[in-house]
Amino acid sequence: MRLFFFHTPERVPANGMADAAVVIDVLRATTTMAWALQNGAEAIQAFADLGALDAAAKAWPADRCLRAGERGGARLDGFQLGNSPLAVTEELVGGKRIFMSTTNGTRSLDRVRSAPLLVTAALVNRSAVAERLLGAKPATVWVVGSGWEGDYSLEDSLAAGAVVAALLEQGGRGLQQLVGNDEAAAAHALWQHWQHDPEQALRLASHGQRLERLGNHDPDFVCCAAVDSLAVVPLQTEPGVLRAS
Ligand code: 3SL
Repeated sequence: MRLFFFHTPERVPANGMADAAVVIDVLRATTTMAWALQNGAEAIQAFADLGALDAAAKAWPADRCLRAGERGGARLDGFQLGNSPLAVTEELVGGKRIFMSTTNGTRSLDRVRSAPLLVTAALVNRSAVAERLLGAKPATVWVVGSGWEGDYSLEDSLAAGAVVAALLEQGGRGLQQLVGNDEAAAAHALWQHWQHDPEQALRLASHGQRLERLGNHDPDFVCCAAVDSLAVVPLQTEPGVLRAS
């Protein structure tokens, strides 16, 4: 297995596709997706475009449909949910399909939706994702950070490094054999630096500071930094649709 990390969807090669893709948006889309599926959501249908989301949601039975999303960290008008992993409780999301659009995370998903195996990862499920990859044995893996509107984000690199570390621990192979580009090696070094206090990195990150400016997000930081707190792996089962696996 050769793992390549791209900081943002814009950095993903224009041609070709890996055997497997892993999309990361630690703050907060892929953490929220993992928690929503853990708490019994039927599926998450992700959209980069709000018009397409609206049309799909209207075609779904209203009693089994939730709209979730944000722009700039703030909940979208008319949506029942924003993008907090704390809000996707069992009572609210159980049996429901969540039609979701976020500033960056759902754009990353869209970019690699043609991958034969597509999963999402966050710190909360990085070991489970590594286990899934090792079981599937893809020759190439593209890990895609979501960044912020085309820019690098610290927290997504941290989580990419956490996935690399879990692959090394579970797979018994060396770093040099696993990493396919410098970004992947650098992400691993970042994880080694912050692995004992990932919450500190999330709060230091520019998007962490943006969330702090929007209001008290302390519970979100604690939740998003809780490494390996979940065993669920969101898996694309049809284009744009993620289910628990
Ligand atoms: O950018 C995204 O996709 C979101 O995860 C951002 S936020 O944390 O919900 O503000």
